Order: sequence, then structure tokens, then C-alpha cells
Amino acid sequence: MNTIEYRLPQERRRVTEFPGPRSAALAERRKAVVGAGVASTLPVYVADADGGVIVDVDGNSLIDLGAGIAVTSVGASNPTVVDAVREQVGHFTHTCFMIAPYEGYIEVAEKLAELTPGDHDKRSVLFNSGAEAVENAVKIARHATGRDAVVVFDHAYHGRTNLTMALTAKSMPYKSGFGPFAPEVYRVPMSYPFREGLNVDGSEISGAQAAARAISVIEKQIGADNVAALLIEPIQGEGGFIVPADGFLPALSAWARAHGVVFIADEVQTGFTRTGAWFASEHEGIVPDLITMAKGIAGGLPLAAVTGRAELIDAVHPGGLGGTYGGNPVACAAALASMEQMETLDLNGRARAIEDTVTSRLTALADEIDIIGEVRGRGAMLAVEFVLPGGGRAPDAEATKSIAALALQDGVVILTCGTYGNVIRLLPPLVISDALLDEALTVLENSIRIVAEEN
Ligand code: PLZ
Repeated sequence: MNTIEYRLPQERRRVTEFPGPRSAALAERRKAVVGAGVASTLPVYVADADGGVIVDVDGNSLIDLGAGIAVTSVGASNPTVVDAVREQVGHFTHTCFMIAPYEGYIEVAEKLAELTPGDHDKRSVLFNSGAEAVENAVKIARHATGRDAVVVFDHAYHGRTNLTMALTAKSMPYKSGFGPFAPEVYRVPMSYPFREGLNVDGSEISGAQAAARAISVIEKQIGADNVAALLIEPIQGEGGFIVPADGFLPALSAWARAHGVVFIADEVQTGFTRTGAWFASEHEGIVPDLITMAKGIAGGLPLAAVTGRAELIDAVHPGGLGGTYGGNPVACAAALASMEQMETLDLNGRARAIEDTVTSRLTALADEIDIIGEVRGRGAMLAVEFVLPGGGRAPDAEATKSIAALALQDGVVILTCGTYGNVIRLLPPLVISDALLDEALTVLENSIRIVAEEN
């Protein structure tokens, strides 16, 4: 990695209990005014963040293995991004691209055309959040095909708006009590190698077989001719960092092409060097018709995009897509600086190096500890799935929660995920130093050992 200069000391430092007095006071104020429906993982409040650390209002410095859910890949205050944002806000913060357009939006679209898979003619439209990008990809697919049905998968996560709640699989906490949901959304089986049955001869279900299973459900229960879009995360995020079996995505993509179905890759979490490639679709050699992006794209500023085949996106009438803030100029400036940093710092290479470090340590631990069911993931999108002791695969959400809580008490921010709540996911900022990553892994390993012994 071409080195980055850190502004804050890259260290784990605990000076108070969690939460310290200032955080505790903020928690009290929050209770009186912030809606209870918004929950926070950390009990502490942030004063500063840089590289691999988050510093709280009491002066504690925590190692960040979450990056604000895969957002701050280039760091939470990357100097190049900060400079670009400062420069842009000094000129104009907003004019609305639908009213008074500006170059930054076009530059982002040019960059996305260059970086996304495929050398076909591409167009992009910019939005504010991942959910908004997904909604718009569905709008585009329906408009372009004249069809209604949208196919999604078990364990999928696509957002919290009304349409994207329908697309998301998990009821609690995302959907429960918030219906009715948007119609014409159909869920089909995913390829989840760790939780698949076996073939009668004892062999594993292949990616091609898992795809055939999903396709059969689509053809029998929906009808290929009714399907506007097939929407899938190439590696599922919130659902548990599920990497489908090899061949699953290519088979689905080929089927979609053959039936005039728009293949949408939701790369909101996997995109922008997170998995060691610009987009996770590249690992399987697929070229999606549309790609949804957000999170890592703009170094922490809210920006999202749909990029894809010109003939699909341009099928929409002028004025059919947009929004007040979509492609905000400050967010565009941040995105251009972030993408430049990903190239300059070779964050794809960095993500692959993180994969090597983390997987070698955690797979070694898995040999000793039977509550580790599987270590998986790609690049710096890595996970450990926990199971009850005894050699089976029954999920253990309690142990998972305890491990994350212990690590947090020890000053390492670790997120969980998964349909069964039994997956620890590691999403460090890609600019984290080797020393800090090693230290965080030692804390995680200790937490796992402690909980495994208690079990
Ligand atoms: N698609 C694949 O991962 C966001 C959500 C956290 P927004 N994932 C984190 C939470 O509990 O709300 C996500 C995603 C994929 C879409 C989204 C939605 O992106 O920017 O949160 O709307």
C-alpha cells in the first residue's frame, strides 16, 4: 500500500469504562429526543475518527472493524477526501442536478462507466442511499421490460424503504409491523454452502444445481415472461456474508439474459474494492445489466448510483428519474477523491492482503474451537459463523453476541449479521495499519476463546 498519513494515533486506548461520563450524558439526552426505533451498536459517542480508529467523547480510542458498515474504506477522514469536500463546499453545496447541473455528476458517471464490469455502452443515475439506488434499479428494469415481477433471494438485504423492505428477507428488525409491503416481489432459494443439504450421493450441491433450483421456482411459480428483474447481492451482506457456490451467479446471469430479465447486482456493500476487486461480480466473471452502489463510493458522504446498460437506463423518459439531492456536488467531489484514493493506495491489493491475514489467523483458530462453524468471505468482507458446540451446525446467536460484546469492552468495534444472528463480520477500513489489524484480531481471538470455554 502506498502509505497514508494518519492524523490520529493509531492505537487502542481505554481511559474510562464504556460508556464514559460524557457518553453516558449524551445517552441520557438522546433518550429524551431521539426515536427509540434507531438503535446504536456502540454505547459510546464519537468525537473523531481516522484510519483504523474511532475516538469517543471521553478520549477512548477504539479499533474500528466495521467502517460504518463498509462505508469508510478510504478512512473516515481521508485527507484527500477532506480536501475535495472543503474545496467543493467553498463553491456550492447544492444547486440540484435536475435544475442547475454541474461537472462533478458527469465525472462520477464517467468513472463508474470505466470501473464497472463490461465494456458495453453505460449510463448512470445518482441517488442518496443504497435503498434509493435499489428502488430506482427496479423502476428502470420495469420500465425497460414492461414487466412487473422482481425476483429476490432468501437472506437478501436491500434496504428499509417500502419497496426495499419487500425485497429484504428478514422480518426482525427490518419489516415486522411495517407492512403491507409492495407487491410482485418473489423470493427464491439462495446458494448458502454452509447451510445446504447434500446430494443423495453425499456430494455437495454445486452452484449450478443451486441456480437450477432457483430457476425452477421462478419458471414454475412466476413465469419467466413476467419477470422484470432478478436482483441479487453477489455476496450477501446483512444476511450473513454468504458467498454462493462457484457457478451460481454465472448460471443465473445466463438464464436472465436468455429470458430478457434484467440482472441487477446489488453491490451496495460489496462494491468499491471491499472484496479485493472493484466489484464482487468480477470474482465470478459476471457482467450485470444494472449495478446498484452506495456505501464505499464516497468515503462517508451520502451518495448512491445505478450504472448499467445504456438501452435500459435510457428507456426511461426524461424526468422519470431523479430527486432533490441525488448526486449532490459535495458527495460527488468526495466520490471522485475516494475512487482516486482507492487507485492510488491500491485498496484492491490491500483488501486481498487483509483477507490473507485474517483468514489465516481465524482458520487456524477454527481448528481448535468447535463453535466456529465456518470462516468465509472475500477481501476485507470476512465473516465467522458460530454454531452450538458438539459438531452440528445449529446457529448460536447468543455466543456471537457475547463475543462481539467482549471485543467491544476490550476496545474493538465488531459487527454481527446473519439471518440467524450468528455471524461476526469484519469490515475494517481498508487503510487500517497491519499492526492495528493484528491487535484487533488478537482481541477477537481472545473473546472467541473466552466464550467458547464458557459454552
Ligand atoms: N443493499 C446490499 O447492504 C445497506 C444496512 C444497515 P442504505 N446495508 C446496511 C441497516 O440496518 O439499515 C444495504 C446493503 C445492500 C442495500 C442497502 C441499503 O443501503 O444506504 O442503508 O439505504
